[in-house]
Amino acid sequence: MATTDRELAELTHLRGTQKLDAFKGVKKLPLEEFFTSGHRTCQGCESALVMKLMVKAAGPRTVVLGSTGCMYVANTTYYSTSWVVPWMHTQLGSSGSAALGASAALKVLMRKGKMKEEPINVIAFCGDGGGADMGLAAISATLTHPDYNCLILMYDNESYANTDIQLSGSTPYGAHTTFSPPGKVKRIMHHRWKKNMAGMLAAGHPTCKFVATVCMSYPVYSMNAVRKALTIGGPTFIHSLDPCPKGWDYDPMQSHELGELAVLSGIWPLYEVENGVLKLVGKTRDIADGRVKRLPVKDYLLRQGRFAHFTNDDLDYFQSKIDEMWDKWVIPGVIPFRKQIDEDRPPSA
Ligand SMILES: Cc1ncc(C[n+]2csc(CCOP(=O)(O)OP(=O)(O)O)c2C)c(N)n1
Ligand code: SF4
Ligand SMILES: [Mg+2]
Repeated sequence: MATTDRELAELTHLRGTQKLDAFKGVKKLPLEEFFTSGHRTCQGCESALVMKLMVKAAGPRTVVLGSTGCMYVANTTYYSTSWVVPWMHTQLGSSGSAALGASAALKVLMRKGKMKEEPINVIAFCGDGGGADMGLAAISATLTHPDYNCLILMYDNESYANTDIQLSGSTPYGAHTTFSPPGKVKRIMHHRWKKNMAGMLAAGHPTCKFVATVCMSYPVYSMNAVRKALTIGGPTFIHSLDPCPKGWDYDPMQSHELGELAVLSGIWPLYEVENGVLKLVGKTRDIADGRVKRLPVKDYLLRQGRFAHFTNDDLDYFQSKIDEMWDKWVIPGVIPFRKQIDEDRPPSA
């Protein structure tokens, strides 16, 4: 017998979720920290800030799982850790399965009376290597299970940073990585375009109730995205773009500004897809509505040593791809289909 929507909703909320209202501003943030001092991330590491604010948004009744990468290695030295909440390392490609497994385990323990019944947040984070490349299948599978509450957060520093900045499916076109060093004969060694993770996951998983892109240069919005994802229930996904001083090659004090430039140049659109409804947010919405002028992408690229080898032609090419995202995609910055125009349409069969 087919499951009705009502039965499905009951299943999904079998254990309920915490009702985490949006923070009303920086001054209203709680003082408690659940990711604290003692880690060994680089100065200016935005991914560490993602960890800190992600768990501040989630609160103390949270279990965090994290796949191998900088946010595992630098945050858990032998017998010490910065995590105040329960934390577990999981294999590089398995943030999706870890999220689903932990959520299922909590459900069973509560059903059997081995744990007090209460809504506990489950967050599994992964890097771009672990999420957009190795763990894509597991994330996709998890997003098709509406009856488990868990958030997968992909922190994207655009390389396999922990193993010394190798190129990932999230690395931007032309960037200098240890797998794509520019040379005298070939200047551009990386010709692929960055994967569109959030758009792909939102479009491909209609059962997933919340997908968002964030950047910690906009901390209150980003924390509220985490709170919304955890409150709405079912499996949810957040993709954060994280400036990485070591991999992107810039002075650590510029991290915050680089995040802003990514949004203002249109290379990193901020949006939420909630129950199938898309909302562009913040400066991205201002750009889309014409209230703010999109900055040239070179303002963002030329601040980073990984693009220092770019010529004017390279910059023009990059700009043309960003313009294409905004001018030709069926949903600017989000879904890269193009509408068929009448002249292109073949005569009907
Ligand atoms: C299956 C597997 N392959 C390779 C490694 C080695 N390894 C550890 S961390 C890492 C980089 C992960 O990159 P990413 O997920 O982007 O996280 P980041 O280091 O950038 O934070 C690699 C390749 C591993 N731990 N497991
Ligand atoms: S290499 Fe990048 S992501 Fe890793 S700790 Fe340093 S700044 Fe953070
Ligand atoms: Mg990475």
